[in-house]
Amino acid sequence: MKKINVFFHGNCFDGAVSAALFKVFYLQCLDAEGDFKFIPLAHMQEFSYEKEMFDADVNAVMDFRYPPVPWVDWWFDHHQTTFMTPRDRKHFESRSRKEHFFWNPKAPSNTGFQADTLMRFYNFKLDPQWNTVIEWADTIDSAGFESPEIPVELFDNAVAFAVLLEASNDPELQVKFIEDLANLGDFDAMAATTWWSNRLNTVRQKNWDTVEDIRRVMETEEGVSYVKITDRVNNGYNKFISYYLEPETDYSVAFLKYPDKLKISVGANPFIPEDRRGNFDIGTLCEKYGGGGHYNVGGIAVSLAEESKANEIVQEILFILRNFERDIHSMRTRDRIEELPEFID
Ligand SMILES: [Mn+2]
Repeated sequence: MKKINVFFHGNCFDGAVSAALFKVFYLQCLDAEGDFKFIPLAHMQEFSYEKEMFDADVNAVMDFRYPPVPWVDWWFDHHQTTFMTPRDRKHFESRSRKEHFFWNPKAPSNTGFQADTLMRFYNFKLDPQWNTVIEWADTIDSAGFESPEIPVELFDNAVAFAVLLEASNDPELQVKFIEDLANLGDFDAMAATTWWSNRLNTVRQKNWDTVEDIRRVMETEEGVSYVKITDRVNNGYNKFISYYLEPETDYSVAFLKYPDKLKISVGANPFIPEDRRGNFDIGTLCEKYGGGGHYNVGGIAVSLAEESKANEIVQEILFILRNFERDIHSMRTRDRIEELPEFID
């Protein structure tokens, strides 16, 4: 029996769903007797594609950085930043199609891209129920939710699974998710089992606790919300809660403590049409303070020892964003004008 090792982006819904989809494909099209092992990978500075880890008969990598090595047999990814060096990119481009290496940085999810590719080139037939699975992967991995209720209220099982996978540090849970999804192809059927329903209930309860924590500390002024939780360590942060609590804000700023760093996160409200909010390049703003990001979302990490410096950065960012908002939207009717800070020349 052939040993097939499937490496996937760990703590990631899209990564885990891609792994399940690969198993379904492999059993159907290549080898109905394959012996599968699923191994989560994490993006860390020291990670490299050393041979020892990739010792099965077939080694597949999904939703993870490009492997410039001959001992990986299948690869799918959609991350823009997948190539560690320009040399890796050249290496990828010099491969032949027979090598099963596929990349599409425009795809909203790796799952959807992988499904399309396998159907197009390998005669893979996908059960119709998987269409729902793929739609969820596209929505979740690109954060393309229609409203903040969806990622905050966690009514849909797919979204609750995504939060559970992101927060879990148990590799067994990720593997069980992949095996169950490969068997059932249906999040609701999985969620109906006791094993999963207990865990999804816990995720939902914890999430409502977080909503209350954030409601208590959030300060909104000039269309910019601010959440500061630095008196204790946070385990992840649901950035949609700010927009859920204050749907009319244009920007959100969060200042949080993590086990290894302080983090300032800045985002533009994705539920407000862009022509209604002013255009502001958040990535460039964050770069000025040693961070980075994209046009609509960015972040700055500061070491735990430099809390007062981080505080100054947060105050500057809030000042800049709130001034920007005031200037751009001076005509907009406001129901919540707070006193502006006074400055002495
Ligand atoms: Mn992905």
